[in-house]
Amino acid sequence: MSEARYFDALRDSLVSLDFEGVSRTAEAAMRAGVPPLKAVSEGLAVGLRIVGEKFESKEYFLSELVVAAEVMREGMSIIQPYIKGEIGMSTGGAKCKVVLATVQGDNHDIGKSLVGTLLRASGFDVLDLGVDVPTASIVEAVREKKPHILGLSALLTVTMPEMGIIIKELTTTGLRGGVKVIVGGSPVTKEFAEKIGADYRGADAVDGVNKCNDWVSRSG
Ligand code: B1M
Repeated sequence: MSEARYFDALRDSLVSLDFEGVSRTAEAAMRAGVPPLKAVSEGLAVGLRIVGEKFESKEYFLSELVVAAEVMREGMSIIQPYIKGEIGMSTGGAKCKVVLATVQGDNHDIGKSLVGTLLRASGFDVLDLGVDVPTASIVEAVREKKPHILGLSALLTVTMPEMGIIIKELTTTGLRGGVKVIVGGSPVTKEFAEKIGADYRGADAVDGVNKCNDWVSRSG
């Protein structure tokens, strides 16, 4: 089967909320040597986007959105070990601390967790604070853990502004100068990132991790 057929099969299994189909296809794809990150971005994530569109057009309901996230997890659990192998531990990330969080009011964590997996595979020391993390807890973690990088994720247009509030709070408390801030999530644009004073917006997980590696090698 061609790579494209695997991507289509992963996408379709996800859209039809087929746990079995996703795990069978993910296993077959990994055995066939399909690049794991592409299996996620061109297969599973495309399926999730379609589920989101079906939710928006009211063809799917919240229950389907919840199940889709579980089907995604199932696929990721099979693909993740191969991602670690693909990235390797050879980059300059070692010893660099990153604090990651999905902002207050937002429970989406699939993209953030993927960023965390890639960062760890690159050798970064990652502290993932989880989802729906209050601004005060994020600022406290920056004060206490002194990370080189703070990574923030938001998937809802109503929670995106929280990123700006966090950056303002870091500035007010004198912590902003010591930490690079990278933001991401599907509604977060480059313009928005610039407006709130973030250092970078990760277009996707790979782009985000590349930027973190870039910062580390420059500071090196
Ligand atoms: Co929600 N949801 N959801 N949801 N959900 C969206 C985001 C939505 C766009 C769906 C839609 O209507 N089309 C919509 C938001 C609309 C808007 O804000 N304008 C929406 C809504 C409305 C909601 C609820 C309000 C629904 C309700 O309750 N009525 C509710 C909100 C709950 C809350 O957070 N308070 C809700 C709930 C949920 C579930 C819990 C059921 C589930 C999440 C489960 C989980 O994460 N554990 C869920 C899901 C699965 C989605 C969709 C379908 C998929 C999101 C996803 O995981 N994508 C989503 C549709 C969509 O995004 N188009 C949707 C795959 C993931 C790999 O992509 O996270 O974008 P993403 O990450 C990407 C990049 O953005 C980037 O890298 C990744 C790719 O490599 N990236 C970073 C992300 N973070 C980064 C950080 C970085 C760098 C890059 O550096 C730090």
